Amino acid sequence: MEEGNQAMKLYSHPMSSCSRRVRLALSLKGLKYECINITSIGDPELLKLNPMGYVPALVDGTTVVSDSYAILLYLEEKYPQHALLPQNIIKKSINYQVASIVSSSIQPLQNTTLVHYIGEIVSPDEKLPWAQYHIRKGLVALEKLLVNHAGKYATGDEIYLADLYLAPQLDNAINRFNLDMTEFPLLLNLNKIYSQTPSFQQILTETLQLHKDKAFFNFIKPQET
Ligand SMILES: N[C@@H](CCC(=O)N[C@@H](CS)C(=O)NCC(=O)O)C(=O)O
Repeated sequence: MEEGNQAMKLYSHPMSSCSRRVRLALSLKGLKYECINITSIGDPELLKLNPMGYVPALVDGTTVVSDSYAILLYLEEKYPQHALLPQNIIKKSINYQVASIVSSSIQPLQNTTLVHYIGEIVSPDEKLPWAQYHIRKGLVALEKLLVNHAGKYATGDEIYLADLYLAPQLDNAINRFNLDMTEFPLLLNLNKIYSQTPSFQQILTETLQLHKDKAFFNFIKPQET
């Protein structure tokens, strides 16, 4: 067992794609951790760890890291088993690009707080079209980007960083925001492969059941269940 491994704690939420990226990496790397599910915005314990108040946040011994990207890079350096990045520089750059598209051009625009805000300042009817528009735009780019790089997984036959970003984002697109995926055969196939990948299965299945459980939206806005 790795040094400090037993002390690792992940502040997470089962619906959070950012948390799930990190949980998938921990699972791939075979690292044990305690998953602490945050159930309300502004949770004082979480705010102490991450001034943004977002999940995920990782506590590894005396080290605190928040933001999934920083956590993934930290894990990669400290626990190099099952590398999250390929050696090949082209494939590596594709992994960075997928991670960046998902984390800066898709997820923040469909983050529940923002979607609720759109509902308030524009109209509740605009929430779903807003989220679908931005997710679709990102997926159009990802489908094109990966066409010359995908193997069994996003950038070849091994699971890398790109897959950690894609698996929860595709799950959100399909099961949370009901996006029509017929124009994304490559991404649909990846989604199928992820659902059959043992190290991904538990984390993805858990959320699948929660998509239907409205109580989990209490995380975002207690009065809107
Ligand atoms: N860039 C951050 C984004 C974190 C983020 O947006 N987390 C979401 C869940 S995926 C959250 O905590 N949402 C609650 C909120 O919007 O207040 C990361 O990758 O960790």
